Amino acid sequence: MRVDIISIFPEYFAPLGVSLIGKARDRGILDIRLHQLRDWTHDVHRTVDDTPYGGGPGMVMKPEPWAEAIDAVVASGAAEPGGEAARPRLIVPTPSGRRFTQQVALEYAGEPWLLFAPARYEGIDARVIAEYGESLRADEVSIGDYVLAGGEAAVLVIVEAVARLLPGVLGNAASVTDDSFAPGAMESLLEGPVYTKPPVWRGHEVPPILLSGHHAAIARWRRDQALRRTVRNRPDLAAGLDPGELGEHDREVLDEAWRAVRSEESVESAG
Ligand code: JQB
Repeated sequence: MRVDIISIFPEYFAPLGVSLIGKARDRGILDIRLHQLRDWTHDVHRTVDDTPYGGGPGMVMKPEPWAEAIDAVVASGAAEPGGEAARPRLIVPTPSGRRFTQQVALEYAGEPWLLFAPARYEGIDARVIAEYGESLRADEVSIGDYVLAGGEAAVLVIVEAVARLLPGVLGNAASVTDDSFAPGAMESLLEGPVYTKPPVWRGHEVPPILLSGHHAAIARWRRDQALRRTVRNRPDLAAGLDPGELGEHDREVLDEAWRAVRSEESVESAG
């Protein structure tokens, strides 16, 4: 997969040389190319921002440098072997975008070429999305309900989530399909706790069932933990579980977990 990133802070993406993604690049699975947006300005100050029409706080990124940069990156694709008609998928992080989920990560992982346009200030002049929306299947995405100072951190998140889905990036394919949020994985339960050696650490024991060698009992215990953790940490997910996909034991564990949550809530409200 080819990934281009246009930014006023290309240094921000140094972590993409490390660990999983660094190795994927070394192996030729990922081809990441960074571009300085200011290289497509023409004034001495290399200006990329201006005041917002209609007034209001902050500054807005000018459309012209973005369009020149995007056009140059798209044109560079024609020089690649077999890339005459290739066009990247354009991804623009913004707090007002559609939510980036595991489903969207899988969708992006199926694309041969992604182009990221992380902004700063109050975002990019909306006409840039209007210009490329159709031709580059532009996507405005948000990584979550909090406000960042710019789109760079969102790009790091998205690239990591997508890269680990590419064939050959993770050592074993099971770690991808077993993910909590992999579509169809355990009906979207959170993962339970994990343990490794030593068996007792600072007085904390590894749950003995995990040392028992009783595989069916271990699987059952893990599922119980996953159900309890989902109710506690993600009641929204737990409430959406399909009862038809749950066994009788599952339903008992869930009921018990909900009772525990409700009794804690009543203690909290009583002070
Ligand atoms: C500028 C960004 C995010 C990109 C994602 C997420 O755009 C803004 N609007 C209001 C206040 C602050 C900004 C700052 N800003 C470009 C930009 C924020 C992405 C962003 C994001 N993806 N939160 N914030 N989940």
